[in-house]
Amino acid sequence: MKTQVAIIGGGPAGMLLSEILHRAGIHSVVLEQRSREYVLSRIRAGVLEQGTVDVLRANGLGERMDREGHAHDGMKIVWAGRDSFFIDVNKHLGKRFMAYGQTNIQEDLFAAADRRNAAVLTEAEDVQPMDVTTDRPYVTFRYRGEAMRMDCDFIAGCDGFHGVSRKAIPANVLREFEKVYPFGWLGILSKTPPLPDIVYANHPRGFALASMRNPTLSRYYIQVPLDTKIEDWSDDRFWSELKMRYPRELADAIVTGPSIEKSIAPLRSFVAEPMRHGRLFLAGDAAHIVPPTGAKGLNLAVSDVFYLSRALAAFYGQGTTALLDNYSDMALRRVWSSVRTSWYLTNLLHRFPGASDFDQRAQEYELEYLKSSHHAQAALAEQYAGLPFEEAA
Ligand code: RFL
Ligand code: PHB
Repeated sequence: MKTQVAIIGGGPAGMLLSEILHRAGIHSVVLEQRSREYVLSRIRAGVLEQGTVDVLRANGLGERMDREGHAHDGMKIVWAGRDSFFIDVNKHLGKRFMAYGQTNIQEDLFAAADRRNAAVLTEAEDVQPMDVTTDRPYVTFRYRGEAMRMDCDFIAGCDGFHGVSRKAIPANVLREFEKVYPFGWLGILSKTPPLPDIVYANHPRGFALASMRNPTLSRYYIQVPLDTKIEDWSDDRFWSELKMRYPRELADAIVTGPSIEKSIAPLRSFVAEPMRHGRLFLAGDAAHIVPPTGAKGLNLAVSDVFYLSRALAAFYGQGTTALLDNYSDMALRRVWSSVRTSWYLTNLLHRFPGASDFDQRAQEYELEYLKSSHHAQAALAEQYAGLPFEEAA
């Protein structure tokens, strides 16, 4: 088998890369280890930056998002169960967000791939990038019981945090930066109308988040200790804990109902540098992880793919390698900006086990400062919005 770009991983990063490359006349094959049903059943991100929305629209993926997604101007922060302020990204930057589930984006990407009869090989096993520092890299894998080899010009490692691509970069080349947080998020999805705004809460009992997918589908999270067992959390227990973390009028406005999904996610910050080794390019969670507090993970996957697809289009179209050579540095500037913002918001909004009274007061006064300062809110709005994409200079 032969292709121009072999893409490992059929999550949002891999499928979007394949779609954009196709539109630029570049052939790719996606190798995904899971089944399509499994990939489509993962419930994850929900908040899209303006830049992400623009990339999806520009690549024919905006129609359903614009119909079903919920555009909003920013997010609310509440704390101590009483005070609050709104980070108005639209007011400060003229940019908006879209609440639209990653599950829906993934469906839209598979539908677009089906329309163009794309080569997406699901349930591909033992995928391994080979000879990535030569001009003739290839990927080996097993498909329907048979050993296969895919020759290619480039390999895109879009296989998430636990994938094989990053591991193919030798330890003396790859530098890893990591922070693991001492808590997780317990999240539920429920067929109930959401609150009108996305609301982040800092409360003595722990962080909470109210989010949405559409007018009849809500997503809520609460901070939990790392050893939490999901069986211990009935829907009733979840709703009552969630409501305790919000001020009275918001708690009363939360509409409860049976959960249709419930899961626990650990929180981690991680960056691998560089994002390129020879002809292997990493994109998305394969190269970096952020705690979900800033809603940045999927947005970073999309910006990596935007930069990488532009670089590959310049290579095949004009024969230039400057953008490929620049890819890692350019992508990492945006990555670190969002990694820093997600770390900051995680520190601002969670209760850390073992935090001293000093730490607690410092956190409270930071929230007071944000509430009282137009400049501080503008700065946070700018970070929450995500950096604009860089020109192809
Ligand atoms: P993915 O989605 O992990 O996809 C990687 C794909 O690669 C496949 N794979 C392999 N395929 C072949 N061979 C192998 N050896 C392979 N190993 C793995 C996997 O099966 C999978 O299909 O990575 P990608 O494409 O980079 O996308 C990243 C996003 O999924 C992720 O950053 C976001 O979901 C993070 N995230 C959020 N991001 C946002 O921008 N906004 C949000 O509101 C937001 N909320 C969240 C989140 C992530 C969460 N969890 C559970 C991690 C909320 C949560 C709770
Ligand atoms: C979500 O809707 O799943 C969501 C929203 C905001 C976040 C994280 C997750 O910061």
